[in-house]
Amino acid sequence: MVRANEEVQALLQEYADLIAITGGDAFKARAYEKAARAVGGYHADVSTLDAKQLRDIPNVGRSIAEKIVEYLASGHVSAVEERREAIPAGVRELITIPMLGPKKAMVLHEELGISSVDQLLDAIQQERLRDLKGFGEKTEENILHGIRLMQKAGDRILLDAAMDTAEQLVAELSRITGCARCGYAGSLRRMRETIGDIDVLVAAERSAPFMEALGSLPYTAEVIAHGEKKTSIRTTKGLQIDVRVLPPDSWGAGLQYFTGSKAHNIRTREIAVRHKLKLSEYGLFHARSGKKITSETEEEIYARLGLPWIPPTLREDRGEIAAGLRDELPELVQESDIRGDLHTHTDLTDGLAPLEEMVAAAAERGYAYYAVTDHAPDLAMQRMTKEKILAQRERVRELDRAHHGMRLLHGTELNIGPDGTVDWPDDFLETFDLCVASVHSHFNQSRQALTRRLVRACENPHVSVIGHPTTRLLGKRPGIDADFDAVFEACARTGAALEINAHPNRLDLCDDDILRAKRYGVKFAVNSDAHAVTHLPYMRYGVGTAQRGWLTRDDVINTWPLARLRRFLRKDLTVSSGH
Ligand code: DGT
Ligand code: CA
Ligand code: CA
Ligand code: ZN
Repeated sequence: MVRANEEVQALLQEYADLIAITGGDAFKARAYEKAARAVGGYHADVSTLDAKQLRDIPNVGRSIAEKIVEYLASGHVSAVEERREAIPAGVRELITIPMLGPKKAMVLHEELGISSVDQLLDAIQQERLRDLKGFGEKTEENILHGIRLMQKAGDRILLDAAMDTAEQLVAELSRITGCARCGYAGSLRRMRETIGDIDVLVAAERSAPFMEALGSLPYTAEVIAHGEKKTSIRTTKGLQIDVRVLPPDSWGAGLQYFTGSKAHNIRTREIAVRHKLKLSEYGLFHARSGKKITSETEEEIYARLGLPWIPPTLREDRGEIAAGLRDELPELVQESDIRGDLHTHTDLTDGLAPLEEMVAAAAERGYAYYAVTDHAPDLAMQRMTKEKILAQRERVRELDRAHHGMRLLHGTELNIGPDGTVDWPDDFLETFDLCVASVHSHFNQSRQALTRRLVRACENPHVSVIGHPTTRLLGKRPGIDADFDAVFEACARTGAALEINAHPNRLDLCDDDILRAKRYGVKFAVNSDAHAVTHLPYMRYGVGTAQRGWLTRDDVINTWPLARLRRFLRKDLTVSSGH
């Protein structure tokens, strides 16, 4: 995502929250919220647009455009500052609690004088919230849950935000004279779902030019530690980056060491010790003589330990060393294996871009096929009708004829109702090329009901993909409490694929669940769930997550040729086992 768009999105969203808290016009708050989303998903960099061009962004009118211009010119917006000043800092802290919301935060402040998370926890314990209008035991439970989620997430950030920053920094450091190699390591290279801090490595004879450059980057807020080998900075967004400069001939050893995980490194060091060797970030050495054996590449280091090169996404001490020693590492699915996206939206429902733009962007990615799956009518907000979706289908068929080389599939994302049934009657569902079905409501049913619900959806002959199966939102909402072993078993039995939703807020299923589901013989679909053109590239995070779940190309249905995929989508069970 373009940095300026992201900043403006955050600013407009904050303004919407501020309006809501200060009891302002709800309609106006909603308008700013919509504009925030539209800017975030807009294809062009807003910092290159003038006021008139800004008004071409959906939901951006004159006064919003003016605020954006003011922000881009001066770095602040006076209207936002005024609202900020009207609200105590403590209340702003309260708003950040997932599931609390601006209105309730303001009530807590006005009625009970609460202005910090700690005070809120005390008040809940003393049961003081229950007397407030609109609050009850259930609200307390939700708030506590939100606080726990926030504390658990700690200061970890989402994968895409870390990746954008790391790639930009790597590009900048690579331009400095004397840079032999540069890349990121740590949890980011392993594609963990959230990132604690970013670790960047540079191979160069002299470290000073790199360490000095870090202090003057436009997004450096603070230099936390400055040394010859390592400098740590904090960015304006509060992200920590550790940059280490290594001698060029120990690049491989440094990369192996700082990629981690710590648990994986402990295993590799144990193997070294067994071979009477010593492994460190400087290389692999003979233990007794201290003589260096190798250090230049990861491949050589692993080879000298009797291992094949282990892909970073597997380095979590989940059996990769044992599998490597037996030469049985999986051949992991790659982003280049992905032939199409099977879950995407347009502005017919809550997407931001028209069908034509989404399709053109998909074709540009070189996909062989692409499914459009807008929301079905039970998500009442979206006002879907049979007429609308059929009109869309007409347009999809026309575009399909025009786009040589990429086949378009017309699908829908169904809502799995509280009882496990889905929108639209069977004879209409049959007319879609593809039905994804997802849970979008009633997250708090009993474990038994939620399990039954998902199993029933799998058993529906028209449902071939279960979308974002746990419905979690990272740092915001926990996944639903279902017996997923029963769901995985049902998927394998009925031929329904499980989605690996690639949106960095979701990454659902997660790596552990993928590993478990795979043991049942389930197939997977890695999908972007794109609501804007700029979301299509999220695919890489889905593929990273699939790799962390040890998936091969054959496990992922959207790497398959279209004919095989179509048989799977018809739930023709003969395809799941082979061809
Ligand atoms: P994060 O930042 O919490 O998302 O996770 P990592 O894995 O990036 O952890 P970080 O930044 O603390 O360290 C980067 C890598 O450096 C880590 O994956 C392995 C290596 N490393 C750091 N400290 C140690 C250590 O004390 N022992 C070993 N064996 N490796 C370490
Ligand atoms: Ca790290
Ligand atoms: Ca670190
Ligand atoms: Zn969706």
